[in-house]
Amino acid sequence: MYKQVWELIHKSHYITLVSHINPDGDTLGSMLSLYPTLKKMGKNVSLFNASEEVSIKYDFLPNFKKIKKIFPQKCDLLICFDCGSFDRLGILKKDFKIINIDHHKSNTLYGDINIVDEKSASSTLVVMDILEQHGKISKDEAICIYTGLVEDTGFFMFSNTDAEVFSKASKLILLGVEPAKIAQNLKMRNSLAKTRLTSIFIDKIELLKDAKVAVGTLTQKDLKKSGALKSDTVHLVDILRNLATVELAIFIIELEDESYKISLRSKNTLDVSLLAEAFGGGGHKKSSGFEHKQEDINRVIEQIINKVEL
Ligand SMILES: [Mn+2]
Repeated sequence: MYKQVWELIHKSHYITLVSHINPDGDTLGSMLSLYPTLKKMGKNVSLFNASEEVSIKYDFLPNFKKIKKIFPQKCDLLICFDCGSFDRLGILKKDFKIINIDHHKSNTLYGDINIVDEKSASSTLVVMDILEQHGKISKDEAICIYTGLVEDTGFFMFSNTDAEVFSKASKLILLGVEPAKIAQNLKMRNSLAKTRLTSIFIDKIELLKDAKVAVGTLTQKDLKKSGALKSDTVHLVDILRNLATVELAIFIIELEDESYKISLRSKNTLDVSLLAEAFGGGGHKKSSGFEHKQEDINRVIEQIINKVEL
């Protein structure tokens, strides 16, 4: 499979690397970790993300500033990272080949080549395997790979943290990654607005079903009041899951078009990817999400809770 990836890359001239909408460290780290090698091969490489906002917390990643919101004129190969379905890329299907690199179980295999390894802790580790086939990994590339790895393992706290994860992390550190520096970049650069938003959010948390379910909502009004950005909200669902009694965390954020984005997290055995799929979304066993147009969000919460046995 990896051989096919390199063959298609060799044949292509205008390559666009794409991360999913509302990007996290794994999708960005994946695309940025492949960029230097393709440039060195003499390819025309563009970095694309369709989102209104790409969080500046990732600005320490090498080549971050080269990410553009405008899709390049010429593209004969699209390489997508960490993205379960084509519509989450925010682009129209044109006459280009697609390599789909991911680790989501729910991936719809929309590529001409699909490298989807659901056993991989992060998409960046899949890219690492692909890069290792090609040659030595540079420090810049290692930083991007490590960033995806720490985000998707919750800094080595989630159940996908295994010996393989530490062995890969160790390799990356030997290539020059400084874990403390990356932790500081990701975790210790919060704005006051984000901190204030957290406070507004905590005030509104509700516990249901013998405190096994935690529900937290954020409105556009909350965002405006705090001055925080949408990308300042991704940690909030963890606050819900981290409550001692909680097995299922439901985080709801009102979007600008009055629809809602719902993020689900579980702690032990509950598979929230199935739950999200029932509402047209997807994700991992313990982390998933979907969007919903329905105005009455309480009804949606009720529907979610009715689907689970706790
Ligand atoms: Mn991922």
